[in-house]
Amino acid sequence: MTGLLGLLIVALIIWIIFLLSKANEFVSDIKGEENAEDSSNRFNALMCLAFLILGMIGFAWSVFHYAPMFLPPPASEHGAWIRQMFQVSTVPIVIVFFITHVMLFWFAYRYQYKKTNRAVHFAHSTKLEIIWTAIPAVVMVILVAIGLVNWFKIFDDPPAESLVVEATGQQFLWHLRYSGEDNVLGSKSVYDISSDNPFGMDWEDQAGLDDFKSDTLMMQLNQPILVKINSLDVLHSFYLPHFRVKMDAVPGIPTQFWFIPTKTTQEARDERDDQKFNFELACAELCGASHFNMRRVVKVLEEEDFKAWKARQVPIYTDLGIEKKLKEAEKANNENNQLKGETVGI
Ligand SMILES: [Cu+2]
Repeated sequence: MTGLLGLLIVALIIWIIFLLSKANEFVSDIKGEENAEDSSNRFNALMCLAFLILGMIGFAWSVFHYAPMFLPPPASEHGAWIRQMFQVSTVPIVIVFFITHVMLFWFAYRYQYKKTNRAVHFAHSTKLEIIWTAIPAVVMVILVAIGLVNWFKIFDDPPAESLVVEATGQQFLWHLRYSGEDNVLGSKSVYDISSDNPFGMDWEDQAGLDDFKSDTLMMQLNQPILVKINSLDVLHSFYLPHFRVKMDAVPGIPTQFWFIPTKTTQEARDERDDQKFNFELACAELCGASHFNMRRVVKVLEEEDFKAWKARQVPIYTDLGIEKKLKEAEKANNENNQLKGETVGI
């Protein structure tokens, strides 16, 4: 609401300035002043200069005002590279912004129309062409090269020792499955999903028997983690802003992202002087009415703490009592077959 009011006020001020300049022109016309056109030009030129100065002040103010809303400090190895790229790109952008905007408005003021002024005309300047082509080209090549080097580092194959975790998006939560002791996720299928088997796991696959689920995304400090991402319904996006991780969760198309957390939750809390702070997992794809609800807490622990936490987790297989259920089903099946046999025997 305040923003809207502010915009209205700015629009009104612009309208008033426009009306004033028009009134000024009419008055000059009525008076029959010869230099009516000149005074109008002078007024517009001054307005351009005022716009430049006020605009630059507004720009400087907004940088400092919105700085606290920038992304939080990175807590992953590649996050630091991304931040560095952002900072490196910002330098030429700000320089070009200043040069072009100052020239745009200063030239409008400095070279305003006057009857006595004579324009200089030149058709071509090879030197100028070379300068304004070469500088942006060199800057672009440097920026693209830095980007490519980082891109290949970030999207390189995950290290073999990576902890394998699966994140499945569903309206409106993330299912997190850990690969257990063998570090291999068991196979699963959407066709097997039921109230008895929420992950749709294939119980014949031995690799899945030690898989466990977690409501919190737990990670170990300095240990690479490979997140296998998928979705059960619509597009979601696996987003860890503090770790600079963002990858779409697309139904039917598995995606993945690996990274190395470099800051424990405790370190991040001490850094912020806030003992309640937690890293977060969010969904960055507007996926429906309760999209906001897809928040999960993320924790980064020291090696021993992480191992202790992992040791306490109960595999889904045990937790759901699958062994018992399978035995019961087998027993029922056998009894059924026996009964059929007896019936046929009669
Ligand atoms: Cu979502």
